Amino acid sequence: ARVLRLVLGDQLSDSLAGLTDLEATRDVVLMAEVRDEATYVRHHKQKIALTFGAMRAHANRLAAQGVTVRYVRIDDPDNTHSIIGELHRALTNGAYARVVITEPGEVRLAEAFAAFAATAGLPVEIREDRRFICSHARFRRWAADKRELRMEYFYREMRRETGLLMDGAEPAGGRWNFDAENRKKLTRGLRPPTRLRTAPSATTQGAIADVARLFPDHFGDLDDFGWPTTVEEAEAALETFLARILPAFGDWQDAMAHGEPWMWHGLVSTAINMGLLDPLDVCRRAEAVYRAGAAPLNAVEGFIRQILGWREFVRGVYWLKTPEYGRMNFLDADRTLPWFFWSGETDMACVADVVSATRANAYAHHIQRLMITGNLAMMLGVHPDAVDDWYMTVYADAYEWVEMPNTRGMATFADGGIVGSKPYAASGAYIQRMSDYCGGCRYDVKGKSGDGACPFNRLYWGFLERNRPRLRHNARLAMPYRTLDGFGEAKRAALLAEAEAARLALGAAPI
Ligand code: FAD
Ligand code: DLZ
Ligand code: SF4
Repeated sequence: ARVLRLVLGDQLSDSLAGLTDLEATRDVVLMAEVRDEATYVRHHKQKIALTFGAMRAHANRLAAQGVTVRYVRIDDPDNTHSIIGELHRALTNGAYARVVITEPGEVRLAEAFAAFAATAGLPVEIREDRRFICSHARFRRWAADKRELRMEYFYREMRRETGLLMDGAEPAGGRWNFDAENRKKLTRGLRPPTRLRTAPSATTQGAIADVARLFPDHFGDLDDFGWPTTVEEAEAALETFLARILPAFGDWQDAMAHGEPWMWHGLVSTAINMGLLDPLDVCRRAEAVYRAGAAPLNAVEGFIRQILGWREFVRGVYWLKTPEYGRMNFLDADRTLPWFFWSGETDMACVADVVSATRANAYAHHIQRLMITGNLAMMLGVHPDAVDDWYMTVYADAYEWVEMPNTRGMATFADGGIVGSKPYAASGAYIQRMSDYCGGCRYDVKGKSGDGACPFNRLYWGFLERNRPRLRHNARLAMPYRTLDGFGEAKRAALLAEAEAARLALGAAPI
């Protein structure tokens, strides 16, 4: 009997669990461009264009294989503009014996699908998404007996289980982690290689035009759109990265430079998250580059750890801790998000560069997200909901399962230490060490107080002092708190006042 099979905008894999038993001549695949998904957060224009362009290309690909696709366009006059609405509409327009759904990447839709299954009036099967290296059951088993969840230990188990970068029972090179070698500052005069981005196909150009017309007031520019939208485009971009860029990925992984949005990063998160690339396959191919002697171990291990370790770990944490995770606010952060996060209009050269690149590309690399915007939002005390909303809005690779543990966990410590063991708070000295931003900044990176001093410096000690009751007993913060204690009461009060003045001056107002 005929089966209706839903494919979401980030489920564009040939091997999708919901399609494994597809009977092309009998079943119908439903794909729908809907306003609800484009606006539940008001995504960057490039994120919507990427999704629609890739969905259209995938529908064409399926159709070419003889599959019947019910494809609902964003400008279809009968569009109900929600996924559930489109499921109901498809069911009224055809006779189906059952519905097959692959589990979605976030709680919001998982709950909607559960409610749909309970009331649809026909069998609805929701299958686990198997495009991850670690299943839900495997992660739960790993987490069950742990007092704390630490990525590093999870990662080692994943290395053993997959055999990635293993020489028998031992890690390649005798160590699990080569991060200590991955913290070089960009040497003066050295520039990252030019990146060839993907030119939009005719299909993608159509999607870009639709987004320009229908979502004109969303954040972001469309002019420099360069994301792969098909498996072939994603493969080509990956091949170029593996051959030309990966060898230096490790050395400059944490470096930042003005006007250099890509550095030596992979630019693969959008394609992996949408299903155009398979994460395990990407790791295996990176390993092959190392085994062939074409890239050093520190680069390849660092790259594989991000995918096999961090990506799988945050996904596990999200589903383990959700929905409470999305309500956590360990530091009682209660301020508004300053307007310059959107406009980029700030004299902080580092922040201005990240925001303008984010607007142009729907991308910033990891250390910019973590140590510039994330660190600043945390030290300002911006409410986690506002921070989540910003990260979900501005990045083309943003999906709640990966965005939220990174934002609420790694970057702002709103989860109180589930993802990371301490807040990544840092003053201007860190940014100066890892970038060339400070030379071109109106603020003095050495200044400690007053309007001309680097805001990261003005915020740093006050952040620790304000959060003393919540952070004082964190073993990894023992050193800075000892320093703070040594300052004496009067100086600590002055540091608090300095940080408060900086918070208000930057526009982080009480909610
Ligand atoms: P590379 O540096 O080349 O890394 C290779 C791959 O490793 C990435 O494509 C990604 O799949 C994976 N990866 C690396 N770091 C992480 C991480 N911390 N968590 C999960 N996967 C990782 N990544 C997203 O995919 N979506 C998000 O919404 C997202 N939000 C983030 C928010 C904050 C505050 C922070 C600090 C990080 C966030 N990340 C997110 C993780 C990381 O910044 C991006 O995956 C990365 O910048 C994507 O660019 P790339 O492909 O060039 O990555
Ligand atoms: C991100 C996105 C956007 C912008 N639009 C659609 C859409 O119109 N139709 C669709 O099926 N999926 C879309 N997506 C992806 C979903 O939001 C994503 O599947 C969920 O957030 C779960 O990860
Ligand atoms: Fe950023 Fe401070 Fe450096 Fe300016 S001085 S670029 S605000 S870290």
